[in-house]
Amino acid sequence: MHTAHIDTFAADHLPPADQWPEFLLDAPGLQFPAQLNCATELLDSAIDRGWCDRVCIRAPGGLVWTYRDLQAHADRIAHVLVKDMGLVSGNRVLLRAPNNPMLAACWFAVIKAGGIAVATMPLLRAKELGAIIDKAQVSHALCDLSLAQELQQAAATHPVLQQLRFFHGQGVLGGVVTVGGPARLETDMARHNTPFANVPTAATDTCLLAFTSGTTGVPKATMHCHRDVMAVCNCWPTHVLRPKSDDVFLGSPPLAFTFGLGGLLLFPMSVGASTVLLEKASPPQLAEAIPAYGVTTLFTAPTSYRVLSAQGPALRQTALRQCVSAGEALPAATRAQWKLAFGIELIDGIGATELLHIFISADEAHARPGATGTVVPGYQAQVQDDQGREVPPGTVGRLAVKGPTGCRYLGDERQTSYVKNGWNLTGDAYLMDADGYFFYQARTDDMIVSAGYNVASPEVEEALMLHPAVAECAVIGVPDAERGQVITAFVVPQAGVEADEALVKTLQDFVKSSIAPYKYPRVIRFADTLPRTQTGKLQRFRLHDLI
Ligand code: 3UK
Repeated sequence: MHTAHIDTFAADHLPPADQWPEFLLDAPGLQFPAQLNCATELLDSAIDRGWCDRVCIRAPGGLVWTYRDLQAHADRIAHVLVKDMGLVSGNRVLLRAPNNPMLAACWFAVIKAGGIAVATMPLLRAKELGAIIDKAQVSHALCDLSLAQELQQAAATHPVLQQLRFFHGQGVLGGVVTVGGPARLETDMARHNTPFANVPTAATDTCLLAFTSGTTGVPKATMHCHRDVMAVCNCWPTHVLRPKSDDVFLGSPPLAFTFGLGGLLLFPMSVGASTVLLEKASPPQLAEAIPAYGVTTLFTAPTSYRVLSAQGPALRQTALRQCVSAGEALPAATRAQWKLAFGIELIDGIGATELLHIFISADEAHARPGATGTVVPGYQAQVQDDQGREVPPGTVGRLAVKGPTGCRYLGDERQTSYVKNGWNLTGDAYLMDADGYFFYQARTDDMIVSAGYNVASPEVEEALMLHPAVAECAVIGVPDAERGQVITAFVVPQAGVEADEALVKTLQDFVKSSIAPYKYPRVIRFADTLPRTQTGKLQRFRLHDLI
């Protein structure tokens, strides 16, 4: 494998070529030169295009960075990485911060220097960080001071991580003196004020490792190259979102989650728009930030839209015009609730860490209830049976995708379960209709088999969610000698609702009246909250422990 990296760790740990998915790179916008650095394309070219004084990033406290400001910070950090921290191209750099301007600057600095960015979820503990350091052989780290402790703990037991610098999220330039505290990035940055000449990486050189959110088991690291980053900017945003240069982006997903990296950094920058980075972005903070920053484009998960819909009427008075939902299936009820409250359809889209970003979606005008959408131009998708044969429209099977991006796990045997015959198998059960719309059914491992019937957990959840007493719910199959599995629902009642036996009966009857009666939950338990990953995904497997 050709690489321009000095440290060839990534190239050496790519899966064998015969285990790769097929890459489709013929469509317009997907042809790239052999030498490509995506930081040059997204940041330095933005300046060349005359966007230097446009606002790139806003953050609380009145912080405003133009494209030139972001470049200035990234260039200084790149110099620190190379000159003070001894980085050579191909080294892995762990990034750890809540979403803030300095995290964005560090991301670009790593890419400019030809490093490989390993962004980590802010909530991870020392043990989980240690596993990432081991897996990716991380030698350098840039970390927000507010999250220093767990990383220092991990570094103490992982000598491969040699070089650490700590920063303040808002990017205080100059004059930071370190006395006894952790080594400050800003102290080093103050010494470098010349432009940084980006490393001329190969288009196929790995530039980021994204760890999967790990609803179960050992986390996997997916490898993405400079070309992949540019490819996702030229697919879903170009064909579905179609942002404008005066758009203002906001959202909840961390930049360590590729949903957030694309939606809150790469996509706005690819059109010269601006992004608002919030360290805390739960629904109340989003609702406050939308009018405060003149947000036009929102990225968050279905649960967030359910809570935000209470603010829908107030949000109609703001500049908000596009709302993207991903990370989890969007129930038809949530789509309807949002439309009623806010007046504009949600843009649903399924993406995956393995494919970097969204590959099936529909814009506001083409949305259909219950459907994720149609395949994004540049990608191909089909529904397959267990033998990998395409099934006719209307049949439930496994979702298979290919396009300009695809799964390459870093040194992991699970490569051959995700990629078969050139197709990426996402682990989702889907149905495609005659018009090419894809309807999510379940994760393939969330299909319940009860008394011989196949039941998809999300279908029962959607039916329950339509009842006004239900705030959130999750449905699992609990092993049972007689029925194989018993459909069991965990319900978080709406505030003020009495969770009693009468409500159990009411909810069961309600489900029986809206979907096939054999799908009703024989057991209903009430809960205060549901277990979720840091990316907002329901962890149904954890509910088994509560039985
Ligand atoms: C599920 C969805 C139905 C699905 C992601 C947008 O979620 C992202 O990546 P992950 O690796 O998880 C992938 C899995 O999540 N999923 C995501 N979106 C939807 N299911 N409808 C949806 N709209 O099971 C998929 O296989 O964490 C999402 C962009 C980038 C991403 N990484």
